[in-house]
Amino acid sequence: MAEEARRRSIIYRLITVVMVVFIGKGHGQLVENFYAATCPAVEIIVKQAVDTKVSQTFTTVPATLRLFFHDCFVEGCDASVIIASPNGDAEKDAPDNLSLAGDGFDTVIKAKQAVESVCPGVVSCADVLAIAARDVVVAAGGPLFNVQLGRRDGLVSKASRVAGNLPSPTFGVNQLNTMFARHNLTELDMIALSGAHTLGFSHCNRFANRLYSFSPTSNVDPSLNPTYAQQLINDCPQNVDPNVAINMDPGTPTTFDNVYYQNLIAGKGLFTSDQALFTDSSSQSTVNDFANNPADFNQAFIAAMRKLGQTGVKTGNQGEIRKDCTAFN
Ligand code: HEM
Ligand SMILES: *[C@@H]1O[C@H](CO)[C@@H](O)[C@H](O)[C@H]1NC(C)=O
Ligand SMILES: CC(=O)N[C@H]1CO[C@H](CO)[C@@H](O)[C@@H]1O
Repeated sequence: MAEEARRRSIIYRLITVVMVVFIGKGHGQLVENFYAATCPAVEIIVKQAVDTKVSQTFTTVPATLRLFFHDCFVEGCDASVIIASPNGDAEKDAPDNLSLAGDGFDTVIKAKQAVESVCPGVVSCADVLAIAARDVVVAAGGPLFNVQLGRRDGLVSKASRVAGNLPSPTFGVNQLNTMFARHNLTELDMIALSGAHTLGFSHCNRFANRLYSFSPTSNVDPSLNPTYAQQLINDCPQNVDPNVAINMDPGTPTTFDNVYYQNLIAGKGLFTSDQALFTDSSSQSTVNDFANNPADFNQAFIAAMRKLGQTGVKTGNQGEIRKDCTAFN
């Protein structure tokens, strides 16, 4: 009996390896059914944990999606952003993450615990985060898509590696393109992924420059819709409490939709990096397309999320499968 089970497990593992080698070739070696033999229920378990967390607080949705982006852009999609550090010098301690909401971390930690109780030591935290990022998009009414799996967890998490790897909200299109290209993402991917700003919050200091000190001739960024600018000034007066945060999509802040692009056309992009997508002629036609054709946006967003998920991944015997997402084994 035991012998039979052992043989079957070896065969399953062989099949998985063969699938990984063949299907995964040239794609960072990720595959959709990576855990088919070793943890077939992983996606159901993660979805349950995500849905529970979302029902407790909607912040889970934007927090988890942004956490995935930050994880992938620094050190690759390897859950390095989740490592806790007693010394305050891990990736999550960098100034850029001050605003990473705790609910994103909590989602991954809880989902991983649920997975560990069924398939211990098998599924990486990086894969749990990738699945959870898809599930929160779906929970907010966005498109469903398959997630490629097989990432391993990284062994490096340093605050000093964050600077210069994440885009600044003051960037223009050329700077955004350069930074996304370094992560193998095109301008189209960049425009589609920016649509994530259809959800969630921003603190006032990330766009205050557009309201109070834009240029020698105008305090307010002239590309801002004047009514929207006044609304932002009301919500974010100078010297406002630094904890104040406002919805990035003022119209439908809890729905994953293409209203973000309609906002850009109306001069209601919150960051310079958002509004630039419409004011720059190289990206304007894509913004118009996404604003008018939600199916085009969804399709481009899915393709870009899958590519984002391949950034700098560790596979095979690189890295490790962390037991606790907040600590190296
Ligand atoms: C294109 C370059 C990008 C820039 C410059 C940028 C910048 C920012 C900034 C400054 C914030 C506000 C943080 C705060 O003050 O609380 C923010 C929030 C957010 N970003 Fe981005 N981001 C970019 C791309 C992305 C991408 C690719 C994604 C995901 C696919 C994403 C998802 C989010 C989400 C969901 C929030 C809301 C977070 C929350 O409410 O907790 N962003 N982003
Ligand atoms: C970009 O793609 C190249 C070629 O496939 C690969 O070698 C490189 O590691 C990728 N870069 C990132 C950041 O994923
Ligand atoms: C969510 C989280 O861990 N945020 C941390 C980001 O970094 C600052 C320090 O720069 C910490 O105080 C936050 O707790």
